[in-house]
Amino acid sequence: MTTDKKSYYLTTPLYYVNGKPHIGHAYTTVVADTLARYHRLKGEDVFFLTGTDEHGQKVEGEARSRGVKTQELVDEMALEFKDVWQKLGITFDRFIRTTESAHIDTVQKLIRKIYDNGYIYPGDYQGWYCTPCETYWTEEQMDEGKVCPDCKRPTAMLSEKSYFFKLSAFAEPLLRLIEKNPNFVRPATRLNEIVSFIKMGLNDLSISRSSFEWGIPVPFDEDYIIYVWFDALINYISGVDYLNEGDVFKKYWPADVHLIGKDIIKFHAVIWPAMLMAAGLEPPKQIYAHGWWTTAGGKMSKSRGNVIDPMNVVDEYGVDIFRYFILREIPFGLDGSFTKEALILRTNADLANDLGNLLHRSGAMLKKYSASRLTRTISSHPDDRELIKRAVNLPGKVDEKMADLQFSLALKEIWEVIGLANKYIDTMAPWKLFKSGQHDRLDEVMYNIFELLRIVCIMISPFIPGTAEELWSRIGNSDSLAKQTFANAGEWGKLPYSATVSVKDPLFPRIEV
Ligand code: ME8
Repeated sequence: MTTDKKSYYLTTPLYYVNGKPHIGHAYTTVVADTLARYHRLKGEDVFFLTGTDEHGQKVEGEARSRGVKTQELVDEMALEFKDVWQKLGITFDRFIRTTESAHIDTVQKLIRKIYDNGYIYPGDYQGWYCTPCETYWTEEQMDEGKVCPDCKRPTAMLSEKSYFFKLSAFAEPLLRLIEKNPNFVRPATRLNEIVSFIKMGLNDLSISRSSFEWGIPVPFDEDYIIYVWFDALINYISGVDYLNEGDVFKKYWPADVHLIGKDIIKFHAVIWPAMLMAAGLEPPKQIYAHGWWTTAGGKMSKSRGNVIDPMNVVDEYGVDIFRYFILREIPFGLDGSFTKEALILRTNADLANDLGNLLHRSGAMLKKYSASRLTRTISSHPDDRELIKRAVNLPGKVDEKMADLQFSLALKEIWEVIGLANKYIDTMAPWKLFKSGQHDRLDEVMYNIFELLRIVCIMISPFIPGTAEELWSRIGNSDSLAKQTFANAGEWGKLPYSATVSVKDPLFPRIEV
């Protein structure tokens, strides 16, 4: 379980179970999976946490409108999320549900600690409440229509007795934290947004509810349940066993990164670190907020009926086409538009043409020239230097981009090397070498192409793992892809003597429009 290896702990948000997983949920989770696989490739001890946010009025209301027990709804939806993640190849280490007893105990433990430290006090709360977002808003935060600044739906005036978290006490400590660690919030635009938000002054936060029942009881006053966000955020420590504060917690906390969408940045970059500080715990190392996917009709919403179901995309095109598209299309952190047209263009250009063709044409040539068998030769030909150098340097280039989670740029680096290999074939013209009987040179050229593909294959494995497995099995490796490490991926000359390449159907057939 615990080892001496460097640990890497990453999380996704816990998704609400009042609806099916959609493309946005799939995005954060695929991104997290890619990052988890990447760090495993680097030999790190990775802990990847995801799960479901199952308390709160929204979930209770959804169960009521479906006419089912709330527990039944959350059980069914948690299974549905797990099912979709399995189809998308998500390799989480733990799937946490906020209705689990260990999580409930952890939430009560943390809240009691914050209370004992003097940062929770009773008071009266009056304010404009948005039920779908489970958030109170001040008059200043709304315009005259009194609609929720986030979801634009009407808010209602509510008044209740409540317990408050002294968020206001943490403005200075948060600013100091950010000053010490300027990468605490990424990308930089989000950091600036958070800094101005904190500088405007922080209000104390109502953290208890009494108007409904589906939640975790406040441990020191059972008439109240805990505000769903206060409950859900704590998953990040209950998922690594803060309850027992043993080896697992010591190994993985603080988290290396919380991956989230930009919609929930304040909860993660302001409230959550303040809660941890109030309990005397370390804040996470980084919050990385990605952009927003829209679709042809603009913002995706149930009411517009334009929500994209990731399973439909996967059923139609396959999981790696989906993964590649969402990881490659948009620089991580920016917004993007999900359209079938863009997905098809991207697939045909990068996957069918560049990568698929490279494998297919070189496989066909090898079949013709040497019965699909490679001869291992380490070339010192001047015409090969650039190609070999670029292939050998590829892992380092990818690593530079992945250090700041730039998935799209990392893929771009890989595809530049693929492009180089395609050009290399055009320039070297193996068919001419064959015709003129230059067999030694032909062997060298063919080996270079497949050895480059071996490195490419390892580097694409975190992004499109199924394709990498298939490619690996075709290019004649003797050991498994799972045994490859980042450290020796770029060592030139690893494809064995007399590797036999198998030529099969194209990896990615062109999608006809
Ligand atoms: O907010 N584009 O859950 P949630 C990109 N339970 N990402 C999107 C997206 C879109 N159109 N729509 C959703 C909650 N997401 C809380 C979180 S965490 C302690 C509690 C992704 O089901 C993105 O990661 O509304 C966003 O932050 C998350 O889904 C919100 O999921």
